[in-house]
Amino acid sequence: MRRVVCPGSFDPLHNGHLEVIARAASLFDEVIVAVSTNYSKKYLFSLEQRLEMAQESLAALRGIVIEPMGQGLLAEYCHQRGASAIVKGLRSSSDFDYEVPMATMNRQLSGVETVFLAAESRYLHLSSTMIKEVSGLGGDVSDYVPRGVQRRLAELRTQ
Ligand code: COD
Repeated sequence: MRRVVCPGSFDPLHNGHLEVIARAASLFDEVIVAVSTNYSKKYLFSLEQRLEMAQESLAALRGIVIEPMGQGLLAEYCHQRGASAIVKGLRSSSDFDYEVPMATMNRQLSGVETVFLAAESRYLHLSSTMIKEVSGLGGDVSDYVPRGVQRRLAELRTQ
């Protein structure tokens, strides 16, 4: 069984994330969508909300497990879960410069490989930060996020 991990903050999950997770699910037997918590980071959505949004948005896909990643090393988490690889989307050369040293460190720490999937061109510009900014300023993000995420973003605007 080929088990891989797609890690992220998913604050919130957007279509670029979904697309990479769906492609990972078509390549491997099981994909663990690991929702991270870093206490030095300020999230818009709680861990519970980020897990719920992932569960709702990925319900139709087979071979997906969604769980909190905790705060420790990703390499250690992958080792504990018996995952042979981390799957990440690559949008740009800045993603590459940021991700490759982490991939090397993760391999040296626990032997876990990192597999990069080229981001789909429609979503190359997408980040959770951009979604939060556009939505917070009243812009329409419906082409970029699942419906449940859109609803939660709209609720935040009316609070
Ligand atoms: N298209 C395709 N893929 C995308 C897009 C897009 N538009 N946007 C994002 N992605 C992919 C990227 O692969 C990204 O890594 C992943 O989705 C998650 O994105 P985010 O923004 O939700 O997650 P981040 O950037 O906050 O990263 C969270 C991690 C958990 C991946 C990171 O904090 C981490 O690796 N933590 C582990 C701590 C650790 O082990 N540190 C030592 C490192 S050596």
